[in-house]
Amino acid sequence: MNENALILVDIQNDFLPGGALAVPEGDQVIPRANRLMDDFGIIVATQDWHPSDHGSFAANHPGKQLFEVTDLNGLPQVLWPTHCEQGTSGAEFAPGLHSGRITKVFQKGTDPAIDSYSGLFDNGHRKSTGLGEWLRDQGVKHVTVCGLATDYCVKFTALDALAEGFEVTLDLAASRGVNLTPGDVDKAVEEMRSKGVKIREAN
Ligand code: VGL
Ligand code: ZN
Repeated sequence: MNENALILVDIQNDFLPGGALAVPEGDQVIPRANRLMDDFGIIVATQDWHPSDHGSFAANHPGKQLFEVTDLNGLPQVLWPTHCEQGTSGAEFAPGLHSGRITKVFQKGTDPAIDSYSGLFDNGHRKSTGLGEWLRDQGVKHVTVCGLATDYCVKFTALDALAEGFEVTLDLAASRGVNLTPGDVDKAVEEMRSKGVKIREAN
């Protein structure tokens, strides 16, 4: 049983409809995520947790446009609306999520100089969040990944987990994406599939 873990990616208020960086239908992952929790003894959640001066916020780059891609200390960076600021209600887990059942939370995106889409590493793979090591210490071999957003944090979490040697399943019914460019979610799913992530289709 403990060879399997569930990773809930960024199911936070700011990514729900009405939030600062709303993911279309983001709220629809909640009932499915709650049901998935019944199947796992280890439930990990990632939490996007930015300081107000974070380099991924368009507001911290005067003269630049929202959703423009810029360079942030040598890495390409989409400039997002201000979201998931540490300690704000937008950064809290969705109220409908059964967050009392989460075994451990890993926060990411805390360094203003670099973003962290993956729950395991920052975007430059410079620092680990400890998530991969922690799972390995628990004896976990297989992870099921779901949450928000399929084309950003879910994708990079799944791919990093795969690269760290875990078997990875993406649960599509419990995931939704941003689709900044139409087709982004489909492309992300295909990329994950081609690299070895098992895709559990919506059912
Ligand atoms: C996310 C953009 C910026 C995500 C987080 O959770 O997918 N996307 N920060
Ligand atoms: Zn973020």
